Amino acid sequence: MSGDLSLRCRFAQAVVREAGQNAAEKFRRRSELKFESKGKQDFVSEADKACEEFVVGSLLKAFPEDSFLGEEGGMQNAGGKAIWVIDPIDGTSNFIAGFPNWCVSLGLVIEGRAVAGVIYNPITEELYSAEIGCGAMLNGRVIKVSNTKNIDAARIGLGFSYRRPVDEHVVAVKACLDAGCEYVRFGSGALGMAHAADGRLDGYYEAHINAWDVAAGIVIHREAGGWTNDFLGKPDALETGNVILATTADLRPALSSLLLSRT
Ligand code: LIP
Repeated sequence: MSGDLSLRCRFAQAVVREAGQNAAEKFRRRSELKFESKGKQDFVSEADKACEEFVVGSLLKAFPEDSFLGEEGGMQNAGGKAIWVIDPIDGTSNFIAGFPNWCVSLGLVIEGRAVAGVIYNPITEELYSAEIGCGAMLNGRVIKVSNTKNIDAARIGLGFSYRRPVDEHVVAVKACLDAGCEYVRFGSGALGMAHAADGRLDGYYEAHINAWDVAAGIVIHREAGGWTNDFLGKPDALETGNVILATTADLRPALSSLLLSRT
């Protein structure tokens, strides 16, 4: 599928860019937006649903043999060799509250491997893209993970959701701080993965995260020279999620022992 893969990547970038710009329009008029709760600190707005419908509809027209797994719509057109994995608005809580830390995230998984990804924040106008074997880009410029060597100089993204126990998150935060590792939590796993890929963060960890949050970020981070755990190696990871740790080769031993040994 290599030629088709590059075609899919180029098409995906155009679709995600347009979807992001449509979502940004709704972001600017968010006071009129309807949204509902899916659980503790977990929301969905009409912007999420409209964005996912646009992305799936556009891709299905171009690639009718492909399947689609979206955060809001679930699996559609099942049985395809290529599965597009979509978080229409990652960072929905930020979107609703008016913070700029949100994005459209679109990954492509073929035979259990993340092979392409696009992450777009239309507010900062940052479009991340990667195709397996072709490197990772931010607005067309090659990106690389950070070269931080020591854990007590590192700063990572730490995500949390109530799908996991609060105590587990508190223990993870304390372990990082005890090791001198600073952390940020800005409520978008996909942006956390993107910033680990462009070197603004030295890694990203979340004890449980969904495939639509990280499918794009995994290939972008790896193509930027980073290491990620085998998120999709868990047989049902696409359906039920998994733990994610994305970092550099230098920090992998320390962060794996601090964080992965707990899950
Ligand atoms: C978000 C994830 C983030 C997690 C948030 C939330 P959403 O996804 O990207 O990693 O910490 O709780 O789940 O719901 O904004 O698409």
